[in-house]
Amino acid sequence: SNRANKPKILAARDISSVAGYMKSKDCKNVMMMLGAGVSTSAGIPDFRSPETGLYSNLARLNLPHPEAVFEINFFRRNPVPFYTLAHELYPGKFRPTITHSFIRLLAEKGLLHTCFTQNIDTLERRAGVPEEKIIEAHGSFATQRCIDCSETFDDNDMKRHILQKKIARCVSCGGYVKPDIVFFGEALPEIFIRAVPNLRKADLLIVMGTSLTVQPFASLAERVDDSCPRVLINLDHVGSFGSRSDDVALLGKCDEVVRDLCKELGWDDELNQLWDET
Ligand code: CNA
Repeated sequence: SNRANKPKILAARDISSVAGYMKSKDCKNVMMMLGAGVSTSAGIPDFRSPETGLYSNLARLNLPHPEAVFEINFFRRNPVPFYTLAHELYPGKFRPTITHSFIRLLAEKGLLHTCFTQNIDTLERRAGVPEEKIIEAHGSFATQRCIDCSETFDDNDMKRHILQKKIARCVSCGGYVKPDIVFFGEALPEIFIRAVPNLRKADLLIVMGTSLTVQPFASLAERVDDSCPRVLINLDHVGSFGSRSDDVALLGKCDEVVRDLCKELGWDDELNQLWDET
């Protein structure tokens, strides 16, 4: 089995070996891949967790199927469900988690190369992760435009609309305005496409809180060198983790696993201090 493969870079497939490697001179460039699971403890539901996930709670929005809330053709006919969701998820209401502070700490230690995130909650920035290290692969609520003529729309005006659950309309043509969040079938931002080749420079990949079901994002995990250790921190097993000799799965809640990892690293006081300041 995979368990029988002896790791080539790590001493063993466990948390203390990961910490040992992170403290060694061989580990310089850490890449992160994040999903909704890193923000659930902030009070933002993920998509696919049974019972608590957004997909199991979208029934009241009268959708033909849950994913429709992020489909452009459905939005064109009925933008209300998306605006309802946007109202619930709107950045500003939530405090970053200890996991977000861990990412900032990695940056302060000079280890973070790039943090690829699928999240649209902007909690990475709010935790103080340097902006140039964050790739918001699925966009964010920072900007918005008309779905018909692509005219941009004022930031403050948009905020007012979402907070009041009103549909924003284009000043020039009257079309619906949509935040620059990537919907199903839409291209990913140019900044994401340009950052993907950097994965080859990874000395360590940490994947946290994602079901690895949304493409092309999920495929990033296959882009690091075969020899690059990959660590999965998630409630359950996902993707192809375990197929490579230096894959490590640390299953559990990411805040708890991150605390344990920081204890092993001797970083626990710094982690708590960063989080207290956030
Ligand atoms: P998902 O498909 O809902 O998967 C979440 C994963 O996280 C699952 O495997 C869970 O088991 C796991 N998980 C949940 N809670 C925890 C926890 N506390 N600790 C560890 N693991 C946990 O979400 P993905 O991000 O994989 O799906 C991609 C979508 C979700 C992206 O397009 C996002 O834009 C979208 N999304 C974002 C947010 C946000 O911005 N916070 C919220 C909901 C959905």
